[in-house]
Amino acid sequence: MNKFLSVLLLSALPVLSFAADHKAGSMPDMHANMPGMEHGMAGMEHEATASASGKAGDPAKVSRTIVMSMNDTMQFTPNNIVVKEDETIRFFIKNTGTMAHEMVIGEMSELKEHAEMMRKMPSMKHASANMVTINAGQSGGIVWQFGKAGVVDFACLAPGHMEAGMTGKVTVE
Ligand SMILES: [Cu+2]
Repeated sequence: MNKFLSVLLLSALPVLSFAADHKAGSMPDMHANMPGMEHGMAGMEHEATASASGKAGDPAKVSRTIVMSMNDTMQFTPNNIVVKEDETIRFFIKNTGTMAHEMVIGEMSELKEHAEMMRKMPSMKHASANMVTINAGQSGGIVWQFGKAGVVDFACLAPGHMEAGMTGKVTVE
């Protein structure tokens, strides 16, 4: 019994030290450190289709820049934004966290579907006009033209983030 136990402990040791290293060193910015995250699988990129929530904006028609921040507590600040019908907004977002975050604009049903896809294929690269992925400490932007009056949602679709509450809403009035 004793012999069995010591063998077990020995074999567990490298695993434990790896776990400790991992925690100390490479936990932050998991997106950037994961091979495949930046480039993804060829052919898996998907385009957002124009929806009721608006469309890619023309930078020449931007009427306002809204400065936002996102962080590891899974929050966007502000997370409640009011715009006018057909208004073109430039979102300028700073990621003050230690891991990559995203802002993806869309209707809640689309965002949930998309989040589900991201969970199933975490190495998938996605890029389109309605979203931006921002690494730790970096800034990025989206130029978006909203459509008719209503509510448009946005969320971070890094796996688990939306589920943890990383969402916000834009009221178009
Ligand atoms: Cu996030």
